[in-house]
Amino acid sequence: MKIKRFKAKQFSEALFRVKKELGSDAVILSSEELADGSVEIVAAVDYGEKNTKEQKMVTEQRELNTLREEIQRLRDALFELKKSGYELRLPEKKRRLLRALISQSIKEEFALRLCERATDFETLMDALNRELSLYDLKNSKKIVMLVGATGSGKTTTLCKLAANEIRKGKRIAIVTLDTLRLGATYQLASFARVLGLPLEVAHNISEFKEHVNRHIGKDRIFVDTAGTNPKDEHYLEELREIHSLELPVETHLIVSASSDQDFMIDAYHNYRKLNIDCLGFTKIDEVSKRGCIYNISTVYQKPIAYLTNGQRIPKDIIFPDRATISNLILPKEC
Ligand SMILES: Nc1nc2c(ncn2[C@@H]2O[C@H](COP(=O)(O)OP(=O)(O)O)[C@@H](O)[C@H]2O)c(=O)[nH]1
Ligand SMILES: [Mg+2]
Repeated sequence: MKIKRFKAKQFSEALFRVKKELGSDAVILSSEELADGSVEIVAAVDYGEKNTKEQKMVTEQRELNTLREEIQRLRDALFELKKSGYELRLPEKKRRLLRALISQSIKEEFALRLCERATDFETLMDALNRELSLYDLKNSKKIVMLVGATGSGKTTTLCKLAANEIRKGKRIAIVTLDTLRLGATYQLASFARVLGLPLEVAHNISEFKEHVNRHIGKDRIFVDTAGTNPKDEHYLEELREIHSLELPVETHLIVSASSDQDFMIDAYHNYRKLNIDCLGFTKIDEVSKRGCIYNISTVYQKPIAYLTNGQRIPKDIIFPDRATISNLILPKEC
């Protein structure tokens, strides 16, 4: 048993020292405020029947823990210091560039990195251009599967992509795995009817395989999926099975630019098991800050295939070059 007296200005400080010196097993025997305004805690720790060797190990472990805590505290302090002091150390011109990027919802760490490579708005645009990664749809695989959260715009985008291919004279088929919602196929069915496209409904993987094989001679097969809860493991498992069929499938994750960035990150984490090849950002017409396009593509190192900017089929889709995306993310007036 070890008993020790701890005097400090405040109880919190005294308690901190008790924990540091005697460990979390320490018991407070008494605590009182002294006449001079300071406080005193008497604490004890019982090492029990442990032999000296064990005691030595306990002490070492405690010291190690204290050291770890200290390092963590230092790290936190350093992080805070960096955060608060960084902008101030930037020259005024760069500070303005930084603010412009952050005002468009570009993540602070990315904004700082971009600013380090720029001296004015023009060079900032160059830096942004260089960092953007684009997906070349010309090399798309035969089967293009669109996945993403409910309402993200998968079906609408699929129709736009299909209509675009038809315009180029390609032969198309559509297979939908979205059989969960009443009316889900109705939307696609009317689109397919108008354009005279075959539309197949697959209720399971074996039906999917059958439909795909029937249309394997087509130039492209677009696959629509249900936007059920992305945490629905069973549904994701089924989609993942598609990859094990050894078919030429590529997967596009459809992300609504109007959703919250945490939601986007969540969506990506859930869908990443599906081997995402590229990203399609929808509803960019609904938002004024489009930094998420850069953030999400950069965080996950996935290229951008297209952007959609309205509900009209097939008009409202952009197959952008780097400059177009940069101008959308960072308009001149910002
Ligand atoms: N404003 C806007 N609305 C869109 C866009 N893309 C899709 N939508 C709308 O978003 C809603 C959900 O789209 P839908 O394709 O059914 O999403 P899904 O559940 O992922 O298949 C519909 O009302 C679409 O018209 C877009 O680029 N801009
Ligand atoms: Mg849909």
